[in-house]
Formats: sequence, structure tokens, C-alpha cells
Amino acid sequence: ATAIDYLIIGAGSMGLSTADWLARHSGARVQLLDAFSPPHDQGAHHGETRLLRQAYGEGSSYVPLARRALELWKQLERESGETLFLPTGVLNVGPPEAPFIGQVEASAREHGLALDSLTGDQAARRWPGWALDATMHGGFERDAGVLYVERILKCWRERVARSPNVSLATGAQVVRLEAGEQGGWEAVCADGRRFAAERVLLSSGQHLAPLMAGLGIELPLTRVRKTFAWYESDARYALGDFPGFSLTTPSGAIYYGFPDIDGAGFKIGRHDSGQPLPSGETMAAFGACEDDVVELQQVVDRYFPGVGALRYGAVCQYIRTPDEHFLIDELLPGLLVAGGFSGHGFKFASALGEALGIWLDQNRRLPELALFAMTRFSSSEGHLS
Ligand code: PYC
Repeated sequence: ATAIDYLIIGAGSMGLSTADWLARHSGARVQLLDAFSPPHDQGAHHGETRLLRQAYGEGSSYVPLARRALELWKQLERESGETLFLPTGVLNVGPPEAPFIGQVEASAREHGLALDSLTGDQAARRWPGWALDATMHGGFERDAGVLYVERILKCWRERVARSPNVSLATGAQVVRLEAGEQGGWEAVCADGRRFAAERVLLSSGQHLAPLMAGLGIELPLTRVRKTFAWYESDARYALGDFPGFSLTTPSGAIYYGFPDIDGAGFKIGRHDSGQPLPSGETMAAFGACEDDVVELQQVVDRYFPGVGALRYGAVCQYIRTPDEHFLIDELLPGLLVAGGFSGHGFKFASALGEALGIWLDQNRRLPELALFAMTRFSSSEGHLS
């Protein structure tokens, strides 16, 4: 068998991005494993689009990573010749006292990001697709936009396929990790295949917690079912006339959404809440839960006067940590985990691929990743600001 330096378990956003970085910056031999064949809809990279925000409502500590991510997305675009990022701008709107809205402003202030601050009235005049109370506050970030998620995954997959140092095994569902007899790690697949390497990145979403539990480490991760949907929409929601957005409602619910891109229609999803789901359990299709249609429709009716009938809904999963910040750490010697992205990780995948590649290859954790250490769950340190 070919000797492997690094094993990457889970070839989704983080796994493929890391493999792509290693293919271009290291001579190491990399084996990627995925239970399916990416891009697919069994992980966290389907649904066509994701937001890229830099004035970060989840904490200003993320801003340097978001900046680096945008540079790398643009580099990937140039190198691939594909459109991967749409500079739609992103409007973050909500009650001025909402923590997310305050943090958007603080992130922009602390890091000198361009952010237009508007009242609800001003925002509704600028984008007639919004019906907003005057009391709402908007922070519009011009240098933000939308990423084509599946197109990016395809692009990484094609790039790593051209690398002589990276192999991808699909249909490889890892059921167990074992410490190697002479150091390193061995992954055992459901079909009996075994892969051994010196260092391992575990980036397998919902499968991360069960695999670590098999090694005696309980991860504080929960899996929830989330919904999102596309709607008929009039010209007010056309690309170029309507921004990507986050919306915090007066009750504290958080929604995200997109203009009509490629004729798909206006898209919206709810970011908070969701139905808890054990790892491995199949998610019920959109519409199976009573609330699926209603919780989106109420918000559509209240805030988006030119949005009409539901076209199509879908489900996805979030793997959440208790504080909704990521979990990226070396939990055992040579065993890195990257997970718990809590529904807001994709925008960072380019920069995290670089950071994880450096960690695997040079045994060096970049300072930006200190925020995501496991120790914050067992001490009073490590709170984000
Ligand atoms: O983090 O902006 C975000 C996002 C959009 C959709 C899901 N997460």
C-alpha cells in the first residue's frame, strides 16, 4: 500500500480545502476519505449559496479570518476562471439593542471595515424589497457577498484530482479510529478498508463526535435539523438590486437570505433553533414538520412585500457547540478535529483549509485558531469578544 502522511476524514468544505492547500504547498502524501462523493447533500455544503460576511455578528475575533478567507476565495476564482463569489453586499438588520447587530457594528469599528449604518426607514427606501420598522437598525457591508458553495467544492475536487500527492476514496465510511502500533492513527471503514497515517484531520461533521467517543473523548456537539427555501419574487429581489442579509427579529430569531440568483428565486432560512437529531439519523424532508413552512412564511409575509409563493424547500444540518463558536483543536497527538461550525463556517473554509494545512504539515497552530480550542469548555478562559 502507498504510504500516507496525512489522512483527512471527511472531504467536505474543510477537508477538501485543506487537501487543496496541501496539494499546492506541501509534498506530503494525502489520503482523503468520504462516505459519499462530494459535492453531495449529506454534509453541510449543499443548497447552492452561502453568505460571506466580514463585519461579524458572532464576534470581532473572526474578522481577520474572514478577511483572509475573502482573499483566498478571490484567488481561487482567478485560478479556476469560475465565478465563485458574488459581491452583493450584505445587510445585517435588526433591533439596535440586538447583540448580533451591536457586534456587527463593533467588528466594523475595531477592524476598520466599510459599513453603512442606516435606520430601518433608510434601508427600506434604499432596497424597496424590505418592509422595515423605523426603529430597526441596518449595517450594510459592501465588501460582503455570496459564495457558490457546490461550485467551490467541485473546483477543489478537480484541483486535488490533478495532484499526484492527493487521493480521494469515496464510499469510505469510517466507523472507527485506532492508535497505530508504531504511532500515528488507523481509520477503519465500514467495508473493512483500513488507512494509516502519521497525522489525521477529522472533518466529518456529524460523524466526528461518535468517532471521538470511540477514543474516549466526548465532544460537546449537538446536531440539529434546519430548513431553508426558495420563493417566487419580483424585480425588487433581483441580483444587483437586493443584498444578501441577516435579519434579527424583535423576538431574537435570526434569519439569513439571498437575492434571486440565477433565477432560483428569493432564498431564506432560519439560523437559530432547529430540531435536535442524533448522529446518523436520517433527516425528515422539508415539510415533514408542521413548522417548516410556517416559520419561514411568517417572516416572508412580514418583511418582504414582493416575495410570493414557496417554490421549493430543503433541509440541512447544523452541528453546534454550546457557544456556537467552532471546535478546531489537536485533541490527541497527531489527531486534529475541525467541526462544530454551528451553521456559520463555510465562508471561512478557504482560510481554514490554509490554517489546517499548516497545522498538519508544519505542526504549527495559527494564532487565529486559538479561539476554537476545546479547553474553553473546561475553563473560564477563552471567551470570544
Ligand atoms: O453564516 O451567514 C451565515 C450563514 C448563511 C447561511 C447559513 N449561515
